Amino acid sequence: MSVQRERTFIAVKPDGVARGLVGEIIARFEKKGFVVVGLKQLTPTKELAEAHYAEHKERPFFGGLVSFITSGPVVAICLEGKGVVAAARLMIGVTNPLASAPGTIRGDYAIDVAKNIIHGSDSVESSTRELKLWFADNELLAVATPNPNLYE
Ligand code: FUP
Repeated sequence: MSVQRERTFIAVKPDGVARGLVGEIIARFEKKGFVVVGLKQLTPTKELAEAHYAEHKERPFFGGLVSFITSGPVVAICLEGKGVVAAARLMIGVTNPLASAPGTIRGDYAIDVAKNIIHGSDSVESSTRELKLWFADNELLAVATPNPNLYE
């Protein structure tokens, strides 16, 4: 697969959806040049939430995290483009919104770690795992044409 076809999983969490930030968040990624190749809104089941956050299952915040993420609609997004996994994490900011630089999504729009409005895969391996959990193959564009104005 060409480097321009790297994919990542992004979720606008229930707080971000309830606050009307979906359009703003998608606009930032689109303006950067990343392509939306999958997009849907759903309220995740407990099973999906627990599988998504499986790496945190022994952590004290796990129960609260699962009940929060299942508390309302989430917008699930698959983005495609060169370096998108790491670049989306830079655009999102760090886990604690108060420590996230202004200009990042969490830095601009959030305060509390448990209400940090957005998720982005932390590695290519995680993105593959998470995209399989959240999307069926036929919900993702098989081929998206990279914009020739973006790449050398
Ligand atoms: P991130 O990759 O930035 O989303 O952060 P983590 O995978 O470390 O954490 C996943 C989610 O768990 C965070 F988005 C919010 C929640 N969390 C807490 O509620 N408390 C903590 O101390 C750490 C994480």
